[in-house]
Amino acid sequence: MFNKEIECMPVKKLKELQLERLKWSIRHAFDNVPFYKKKFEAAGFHPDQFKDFDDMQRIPFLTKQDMRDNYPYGLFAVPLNKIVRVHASSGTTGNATVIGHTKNDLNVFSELVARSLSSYGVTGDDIIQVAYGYGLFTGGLGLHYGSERLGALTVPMSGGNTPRQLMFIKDFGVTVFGSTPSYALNIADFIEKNMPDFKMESTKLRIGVFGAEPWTEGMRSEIERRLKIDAYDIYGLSELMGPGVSYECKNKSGLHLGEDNFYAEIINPDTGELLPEGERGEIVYTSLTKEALPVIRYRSRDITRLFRDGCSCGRTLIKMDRVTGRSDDMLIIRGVNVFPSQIESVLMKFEGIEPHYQIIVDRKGPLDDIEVMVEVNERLFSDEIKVMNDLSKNISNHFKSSLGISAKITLVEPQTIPRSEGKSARVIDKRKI
Ligand code: DLL
Repeated sequence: MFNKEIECMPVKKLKELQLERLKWSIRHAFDNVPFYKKKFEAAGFHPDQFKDFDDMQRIPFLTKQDMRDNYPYGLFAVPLNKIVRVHASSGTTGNATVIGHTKNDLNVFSELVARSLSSYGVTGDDIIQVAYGYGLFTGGLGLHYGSERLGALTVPMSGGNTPRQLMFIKDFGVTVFGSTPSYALNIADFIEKNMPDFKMESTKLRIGVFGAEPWTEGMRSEIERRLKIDAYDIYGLSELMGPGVSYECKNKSGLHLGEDNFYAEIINPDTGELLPEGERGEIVYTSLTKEALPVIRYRSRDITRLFRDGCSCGRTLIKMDRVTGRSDDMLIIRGVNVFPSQIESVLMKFEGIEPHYQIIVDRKGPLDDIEVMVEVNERLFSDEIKVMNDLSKNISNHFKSSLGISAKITLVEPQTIPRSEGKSARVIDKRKI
């Protein structure tokens, strides 16, 4: 364990630490960011009133829009000469979100990534190939500094150029690989199609560090089987720092949250009402140690659940379920709510189906129409047309019975769905175009 004292701290002590840090963080935001001062005052809240966790509810939420509106440096709480790095989210709609880090913020960031890696069983003796994108995206540099912090040999590959990725995995004796889960599958496909003589068994690869997008247990088994590795989930968001906000342990039964640095609440995404521990909803974060850009009650839009189950790994840190989707990714199909990950779970139950799919939503007259295009493997594709027809009917029936939606299932040839080297785009919602 990278930081046993914190990761296994008795819950009571951890809560005391959180409360003390919450008070500091709320005060820090109020005193140093005019935006927060104004927002708190408009809600009739003053940091002096903050005594206990219950008082959190008096504090207004921070939204992605607030962050965009303050582009680029409006929410920084320290002078620019104390900021040593910025990251930014893509900003496909409107301004990008810019996040600054002080030296100390980066220390916390790399420690959390080092903790994540060591919880998967990675040590300073490992060789880690980082195939997350380097740049304003936090994946590459985030994993990179965490890996170096652990003392591991770090190979800063960035995404793409699959043959080169494979060459280095083999030649450098890489033992740990980090990328989006969809890129990992891409690599598996590439090997099968173009390098039939490349045997994963002949490499030293043993662990995969996957995150930055939702993925399912089905996808995990697929990656583990095809790449012959142990695949772990890592979660995070740029607004808080990047990867390492939460991480799985050997039990793979939820992700431990870096509670000494983040305080999390679950709310009903529609009403904003606080939900009791254990219920699913949108996760809202407050940073406890961030100097450059304190986030107070940030609405992440990620849907999950928080629980403490006395994990046998010894960590007392609260756990969150793997994030199955964002509230803004949720599709409403003829009044039924579905997440792309639920669609993936159904698909992955079927033999011969590949985890490459795209969901196309359209409106035909007054009704929503959903089509799921999914790849089948070579063997199935060359089978009789009847076998394919029966399979798509069968999948369609499963959608109806388990998700309550009628979807058109189109089985397509291997390699037809566009691949990504970073986060994959699963949904095309033509209703929004
Ligand atoms: O994706 C940080 C990251 C990089 C995490 C590498 C893990 C590995 P953003 O680009 O700001 O940051 O996107 C954050 O991605 O709010 C989630 O919706 C989604 N996300 C990240 N990790 C996971 C995961 C990085 N393990 C947004 N499972 C988050 C599901 C994830 N969704």
